Formats: sequence, C-alpha cells, structure tokens
Amino acid sequence: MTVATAEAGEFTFDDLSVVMGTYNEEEAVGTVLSDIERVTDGRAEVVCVDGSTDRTAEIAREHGARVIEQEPRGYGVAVRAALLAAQRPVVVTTDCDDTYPMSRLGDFLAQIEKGYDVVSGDRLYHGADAMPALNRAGNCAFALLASALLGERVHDVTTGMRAYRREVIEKIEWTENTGLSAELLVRPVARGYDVREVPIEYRERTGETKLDPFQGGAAIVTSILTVGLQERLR
Ligand SMILES: Nc1nc2c(ncn2[C@@H]2O[C@H](COP(=O)(O)OP(=O)(O)OP(=O)(O)O)[C@@H](O)[C@H]2O)c(=O)[nH]1
Ligand SMILES: [Mg+2]
Repeated sequence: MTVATAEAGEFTFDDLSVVMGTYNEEEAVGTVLSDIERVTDGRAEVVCVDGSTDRTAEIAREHGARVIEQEPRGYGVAVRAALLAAQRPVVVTTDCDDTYPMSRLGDFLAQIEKGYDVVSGDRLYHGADAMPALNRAGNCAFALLASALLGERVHDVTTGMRAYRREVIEKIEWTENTGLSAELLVRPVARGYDVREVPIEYRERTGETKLDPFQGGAAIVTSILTVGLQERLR
C-alpha cells in the first residue's frame, strides 16, 4: 500500500504487523498474543524473534505467531530482526511482558492512517506508577538528553510500543542494540518524519526483567549520544 492510499484512510488490521523480541516470557506471551488476537480480530501478522529456553516459542506458535529463532543477543538484535521480518505496511513493536496496552493498537493504526510516520507510546505522561522508580527516573533523564540533542522535546524515548510506517523502517539503517528503542525515535525525529507521542498506560511486568538497569542504562545513554550526534552531523 502506498502512502497516498494510507492518507486516504484505508488501513485496516490486515495492514498491521505486531512484532516483538521474546526471551523466556512463557508467563506473559499467551496473554499478550491473546490480546492482539482479540483486539485485531486475528487479522494482524504477529512476529516473535525468540531466544527462549522455556515454552515461549511453543506458546507463540499455538497462537499463530511467526516465530523466528535466534540466539539471545540482546533487545535490539531481536527487535531489529523482527522489524525487518514484518511484511505489512504498518509495523507495531511491543514487549512480550504484558506491560503495554494492546487495546490501543487501533488508535496507533488510526494515527498512522492520519499521516503520522511514527506513533510512540509515552508511558511517562500518566505517571507510569507500575514502573520501578529507578527506571522511571532513568527514562525521564533519557528523554531529556535526547530532547537536548534533538532541539525538540520528546517525552519517552525508551518505550517499547510504537507504530511505524514501513518505509521509515526500510529507509533508515539501525545500528544500536540495548539502545535501539531510543534510536528508533531519535533518528526519525532528527530526519523530519512526522512523529507523534501518545500517552499510554503501562502495567507491571509479568515475569523476570531481561535488562540489568545499570548496564542497560549506560548502554542507552551511549546510544542516545552516538545516534544524536550522528544525526546532527548528517
Ligand atoms: N529474542 C530476544 N528477546 C529479548 C532479548 N532481550 C530482551 N528481549 C525481549 O525484549 C523485550 C524487552 O525486554 P524487557 O526485559 O521487558 O526490558 P525492559 O522493558 O527494558 O524492562 P522491564 O522493566 O523488565 O520490562 C521483552 O519482550 C524480552 O523478552 C534477547 O536477547 N533476545
Ligand atoms: Mg519490558
């Protein structure tokens, strides 16, 4: 589907891919995939890039997801592979830990239909009470750092739930791993794509976190600085 037809308002759930990295999420994967199935009437394509040793992949396949197996090499390696494997004109990323509201998939699709290139779920707008305090403080700081580099206020650069018009994914070369989530917002904003942040609710995680907050935080700061400076010098 071309951008012109998209702007004419013709996107449906048949045009949607929902993608995620999955790493030992057997406690949450069933709920997340059932939510997607219910909300999209089973019409969205679902892609899981999986590095699990538990039953995650099996459960995902039972729910009709396309499962791509990959050694666990970090968030960004998995999510980049998932984004590139998606085949539909609109691609939504999420985590597989039941933190993000799949009930909002229709709103995200509608915003892309309106003409936005990227729609980014802002977890901090409503306070993100379910987020550990350290993560909340870190995420606020990451957003401020990215805003300073971009010269434009962005509010949540590390959210895992976003919708992308497919051509944005294809036109930009993605380089980061733990910081991929920030890169996926910073580069489109810096390049003048139409990016919209929308407030979303954020739930407490089901299952264990896969990210060490200190190592992860340091990697995200490095990514924001690297990507922010690269984009300024482009
Ligand atoms: N395939 C794959 N998936 C991964 C890897 N690391 C993380 N993930 C998945 O990527 C998503 C994000 O990881 P999370 O552990 O939720 O990280 P986070 O959202 O920063 O931290 P939480 O507060 O714990 O939610 C989850 O769905 C993970 O299962 C990996 O190395 N390989
Ligand atoms: Mg998560």
